[in-house]
Amino acid sequence: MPIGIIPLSEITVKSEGQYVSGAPISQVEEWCAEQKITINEIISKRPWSQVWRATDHNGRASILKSNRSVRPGADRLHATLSRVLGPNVPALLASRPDSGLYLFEDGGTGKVSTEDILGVYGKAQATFAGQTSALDAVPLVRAVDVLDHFALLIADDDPDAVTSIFRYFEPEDLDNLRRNLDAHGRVLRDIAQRVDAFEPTINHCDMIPSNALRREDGTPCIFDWDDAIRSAPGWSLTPSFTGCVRVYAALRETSLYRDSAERDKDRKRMAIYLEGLTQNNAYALRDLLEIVPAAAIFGALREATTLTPYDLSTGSSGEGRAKSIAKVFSQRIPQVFRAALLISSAEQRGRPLPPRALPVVDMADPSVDPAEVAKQFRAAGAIHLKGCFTPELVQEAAAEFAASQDRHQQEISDGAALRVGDRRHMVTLDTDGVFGRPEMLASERLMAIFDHLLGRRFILGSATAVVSHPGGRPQRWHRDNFALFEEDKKMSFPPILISVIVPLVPINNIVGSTQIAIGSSQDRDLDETICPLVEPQTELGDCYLMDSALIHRGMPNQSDNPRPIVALVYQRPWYVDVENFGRQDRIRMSKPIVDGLPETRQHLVQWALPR
Ligand SMILES: O=C(O)CCC(=O)C(=O)O
Repeated sequence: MPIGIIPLSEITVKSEGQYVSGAPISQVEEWCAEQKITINEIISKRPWSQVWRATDHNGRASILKSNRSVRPGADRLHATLSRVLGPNVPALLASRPDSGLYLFEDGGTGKVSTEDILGVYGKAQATFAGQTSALDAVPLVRAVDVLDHFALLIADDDPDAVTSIFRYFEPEDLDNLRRNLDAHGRVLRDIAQRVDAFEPTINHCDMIPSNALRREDGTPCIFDWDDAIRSAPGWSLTPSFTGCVRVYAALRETSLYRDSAERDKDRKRMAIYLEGLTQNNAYALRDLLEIVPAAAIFGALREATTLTPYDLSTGSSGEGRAKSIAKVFSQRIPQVFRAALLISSAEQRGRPLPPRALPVVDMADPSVDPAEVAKQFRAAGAIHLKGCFTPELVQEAAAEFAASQDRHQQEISDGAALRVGDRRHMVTLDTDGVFGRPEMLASERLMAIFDHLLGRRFILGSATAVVSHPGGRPQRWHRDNFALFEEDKKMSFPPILISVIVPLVPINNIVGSTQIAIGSSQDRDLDETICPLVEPQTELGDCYLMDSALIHRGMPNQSDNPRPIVALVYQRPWYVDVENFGRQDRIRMSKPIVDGLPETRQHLVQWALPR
């Protein structure tokens, strides 16, 4: 059948260099004859490519694609994709890469949801992260060059551009872009530099729903990787989130959504994407929070800059096509300024990103400054304090606790110990032994830190232990006191309760640590799907502090022995925990214990004396 005409010329994309022209149509026909490929029907004919349904020499259903421009390394790119991503990309059956001709297997017919595409795509990007030699086949595109190219285009000053989509913009929309670039170009450039400095991976750059199908066995298959580039992850997200502002909002600031259904849908998509990207620790969540919305900005700009080599007005639908692309872009492109400003002002607006790791402080170091420890705790909502207690004290405490096991068991059977998870209970501590000593309840080094965090005259609100028994499942994610100031979306209040967790056995992943979503106490949007997760591993004498607004959960105990952790909760004196102490005492206290504390700290527990 006749297969139409593809016009040819030298092709340059300012931000990406020289491309080679694809095959003239006579070569397409010649190649099909040579390869015994039968063309059945045309699927699409666009200025940048033509695609046909075809049959290969074995009678296999296949897709023939002829690209108008051939980027250097395109042949190696397709081979690498098949090798690394297997069934998630269509197999290349035959190609003439120097002419931009490709015959792919027909990768399926079923529809794939955006969630499924993002899941597979995130995993694909994780697989490519750090794979220097595999990525070599993918063109490196710098965000700063895309920005420069965008600046030339809106000034209508790119001599290599066959068409600029901006020529189809309404004059006032174009004028707005120019004014915004003048005002905020510096901010965009800073963000571009951050994107360019980040560990790169492959970015598809044309992730529209019609570019994925489901194979018969259910596997999603993503095709049309001709536009793929090497850079920080995030460039391809704008179609799935209708623009880069929603990429930012879904990750960092859900209060920007007006529609809660839209918010929930985006959050779900983003969580799936991030889960893929963080597999095998390819990327840290904390870094993605910063880089994905930044890269999405340049993905949005590049949608426009890569159109420059093509004559958008060709063919019968030419002018109309160009106008409808311009209409979509005139919605999406102004978003880059809003997203850039949101990113750059987030810190000033009190929305700091969580730290990358759990802060750790060696309390044996006499130069430790309690004010500095308090600052680190505020940023992360948690901190690991090494050597806060002497190992001897904790050993003694562990022995005393083990000796009370029968009584604790009785309390559990009587329902006088709160069940806090599967085979996990909270028991109230007896303070007439080691648990009532000043060095346990009012360790001056700890109290000096709380002086900076909990205001004057904070108290010890409860003294309990959580025991997780062998074989118990992970706890559900939770904040200990979630209901505080529910209307304050940003949770901008200072700490109200802080738990000091003193493990009575060394903590590792066999006995089960407490998994902590770092920074989740700072912001309601920063939950366990987004924050870096850590599980402190501790020696006897260490403790970790957790803000009650922090999202956390106890991990399974895979050992043969119970894992007790002491939980001493220091809090502001006016707060009463009405959720957790319906069945048991918060603290067991007697006068001699109060008298045994330094005078300046007696108020910690005075409130708890029986009246
Ligand atoms: O068992 C743990 O590691 C944590 C327990 C806990 O978070 C709780 O009971 O609130």
